[in-house]
Amino acid sequence: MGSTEELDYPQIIVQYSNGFLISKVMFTACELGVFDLLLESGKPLSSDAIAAGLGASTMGMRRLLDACVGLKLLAVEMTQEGALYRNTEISNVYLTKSSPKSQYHIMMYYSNTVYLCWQYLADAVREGRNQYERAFGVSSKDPFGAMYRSDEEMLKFMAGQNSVWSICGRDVLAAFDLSPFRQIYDLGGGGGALAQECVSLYPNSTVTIYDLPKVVQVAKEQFVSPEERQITFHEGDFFNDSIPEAELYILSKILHDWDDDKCKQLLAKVYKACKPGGGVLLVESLLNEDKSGPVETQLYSMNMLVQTEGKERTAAEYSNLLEAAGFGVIQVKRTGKLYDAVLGRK
Ligand code: ASE
Repeated sequence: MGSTEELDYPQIIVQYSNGFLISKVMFTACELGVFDLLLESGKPLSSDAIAAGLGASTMGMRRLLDACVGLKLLAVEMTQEGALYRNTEISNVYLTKSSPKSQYHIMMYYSNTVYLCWQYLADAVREGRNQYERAFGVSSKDPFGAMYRSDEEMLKFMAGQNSVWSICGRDVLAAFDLSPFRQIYDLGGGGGALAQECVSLYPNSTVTIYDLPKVVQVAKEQFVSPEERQITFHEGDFFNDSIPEAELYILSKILHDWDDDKCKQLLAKVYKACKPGGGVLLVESLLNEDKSGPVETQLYSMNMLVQTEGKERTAAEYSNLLEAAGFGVIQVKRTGKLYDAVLGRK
């Protein structure tokens, strides 16, 4: 602070005002397949060639590409034939559909679903509840009924969640030595990317993905092949149906969907089912104890407000929930990535 220029129009206000424009430029370039085309082409392309290749207007595409250059998602070089565009290294790795670390699906979920809910953020803050009724005209009583309101929405959500584990799955599973646990249940394991990371990191483990029948069906059809022998499925609703006995239960981004009462109810059920000496691994994005950050987690917590019945919590809040259910020796590991790990033992 200090210079009059900054006080007139501080950079922080400019940046934050433009934040959603930046998101939409990146999401749109992903959605239209700009990064995929440039990867496949293997050489820099003109904006006319990209527009033609993607069936877009030359004028609109030129502007989108230039904005991507400004955002450092593309590089441009001037030649005699005009401007030629190519991917940056980061775009190749994270923004193309085919990359093992692709974030394409979570971006499509943000751009086409999360974005629409955030239109009603003020209503969510006023009312203290999710905004499915306003955004999509579906009842907000059952958040996963609303999130899975169509097979297409469910698939987009599962693919989106899977892409997160390609980046931080390993870190959250390596935060503790889980090799003593052979028989693992991933409650709400969805598309199975975390289960796949788990059996790859712990070759002696078997992971059962416990999820709603329609989720399991899609996971089997689209994400986990029957050849992956260490991964099995269990169809059920973990609030209403029984939870089988196991040595370790993974609850990855589950508790953040629910209020404290529901979390306690679920953890009590998990504690009952858990073998003595077994445990529960919570995978969540942890808030600082004074809730002063990290800002990504604070923003996720706003998203839980517009999309679910839950919130992001501090390590102490998760420890309290675990202790209330009976778990002891609670250990917390911050990974430095988006998601952290909390282990409780029975
Ligand atoms: C949930 C996770 C997510 C429920 C709804 C969600 C995500 C987006 N919408 O369990 C992924 C995490 N990202 C954010 C913004 O929270």
